[in-house]
Amino acid sequence: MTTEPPQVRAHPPEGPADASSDARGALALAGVLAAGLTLGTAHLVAAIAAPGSSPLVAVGGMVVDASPAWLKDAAIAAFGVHDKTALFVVTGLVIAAVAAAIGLVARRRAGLATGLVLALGALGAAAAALRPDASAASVLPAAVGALAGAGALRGLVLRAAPAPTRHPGPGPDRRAFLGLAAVVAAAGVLTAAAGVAVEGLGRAATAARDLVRLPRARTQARAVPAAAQSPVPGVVPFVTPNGEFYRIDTALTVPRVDPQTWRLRVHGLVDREVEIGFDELLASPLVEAHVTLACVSNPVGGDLVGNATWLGLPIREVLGRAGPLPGADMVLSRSVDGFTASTPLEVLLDDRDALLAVGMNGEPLPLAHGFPVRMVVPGLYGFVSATKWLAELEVTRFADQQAYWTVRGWSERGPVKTSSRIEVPADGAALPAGDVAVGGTAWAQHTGIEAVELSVDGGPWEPAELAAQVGLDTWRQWSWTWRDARPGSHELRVRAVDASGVTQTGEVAPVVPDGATGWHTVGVTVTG
Ligand SMILES: Nc1nc2c(c(=O)[nH]1)N[C@H]1C(S)=C(S)[C@@H](COP(=O)(O)O)O[C@H]1N2
Ligand SMILES: [Mo]
Repeated sequence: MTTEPPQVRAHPPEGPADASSDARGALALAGVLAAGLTLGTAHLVAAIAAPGSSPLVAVGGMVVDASPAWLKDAAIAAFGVHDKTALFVVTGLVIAAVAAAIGLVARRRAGLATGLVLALGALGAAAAALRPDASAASVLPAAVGALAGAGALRGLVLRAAPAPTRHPGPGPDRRAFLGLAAVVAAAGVLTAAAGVAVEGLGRAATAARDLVRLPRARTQARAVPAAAQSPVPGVVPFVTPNGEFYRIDTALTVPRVDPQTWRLRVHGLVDREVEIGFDELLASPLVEAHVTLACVSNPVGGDLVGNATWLGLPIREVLGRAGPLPGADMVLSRSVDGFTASTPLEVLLDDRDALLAVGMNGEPLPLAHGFPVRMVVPGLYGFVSATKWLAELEVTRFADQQAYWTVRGWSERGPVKTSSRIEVPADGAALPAGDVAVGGTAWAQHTGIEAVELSVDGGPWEPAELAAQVGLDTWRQWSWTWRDARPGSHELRVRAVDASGVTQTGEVAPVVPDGATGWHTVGVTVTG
């Protein structure tokens, strides 16, 4: 009596008796190689687009977080400082076993096997997305990896063991299988190696940043008084912490610049070309300044704006050494990754704190904010002034050159428009009737804020209390008490008046080409 499943008997045998264990071995290998490609691809995508979200690392992190203390202690006791390595080895072995099993499943249920790979990819993506430092890009590595792995598995399985349920066709093609297996294995190793190499660059840049010791500023900014902060709870901090500072750039992967080899080249319409290195920059008389930075893409009421204490060398110092020639009216700054910004020359030569910044809130610039050197220019939107990972200043003319965003339909100049926003209460909030604390921020950069006014349901404008002004180049916070709010739906509206007496326009303009305008309005429901 035979125990063979009927479907095997119903079809012609696929070869000699040992071929089926051969096929099983090939299928298990197919599973493991596909897993290798998945992890390699994912690691590379993670290194480029989302550091810290490699699925292997994310799953390992979940295992660490989920294991009980006694297991962690036992692992540390057994493996000492190599406990992390042990964790990755064990995780890797478990993944290999699961992958081999999926390969075997694929013999009869190719669709199920593909589904399993994609489901594991989704699990890896979820693990990465749930980490505290996750961003939108965190799901990419596992997703891209799973797609690559599923494709490789399909191809390998087809060559290792054509499905027995299909028409009798060509049997397993050994050479085709081995050929593809070699390609998949090589691709897995190469992507993983490339990922490790890219990570290494990141680590080197982080290490270089850790070594930077910022000097004291020759000219210090005055300390931010407590009175600069709006007393209304929930209003953003007056100084934006680096970790919360908005980030906007075209860089797919953060440029890694070695400060030891960094040089700024000043050239173009100048008397003499000037070059300056990082150490020379640090040894120059540095200035500290509180400056608010705003993005032209910030919608009315949006949060693409931040305020930091910057440390740097005034740009006019290096321009002065180069000696701009008559006729020049623009400086085209260029980053190491080819971004360019067009800044009016006169703005860089006047007495404002336009800086070659090396420090942000007491630290070297974070990598994502332009390490080792960026520009910060009070009064201009970032896209025409705040070049990160700065490499070059070319003195030129607006008539001769256009910057990155200008050729894409944005303005060639970008003074920051006066703006104000209500941060508390939030749009859509439900509030109890009675007095309501209202608070927010306003900015009229390089001019200053003279007044902030509020209006309820289109009623008369009433003056808010202004928090202390720190400088003309920083935002200014405010607070206002909405007396005796009555039940129902209401609209709160804010506008600012700048220090030259000009009231913020209520005319609505989109962000393209040179910045949004209009009065920020929030709708709230007052309950009885
Ligand atoms: N190299 C480089 N610098 C850049 C950009 C960029 O895309 N690449 N974007 C600019 C824009 S549009 C803005 S608003 C600011 C944002 O600076 P942050 O990311 O430090 O907030 O950087 C500017 N500097
Ligand atoms: Mo921007």
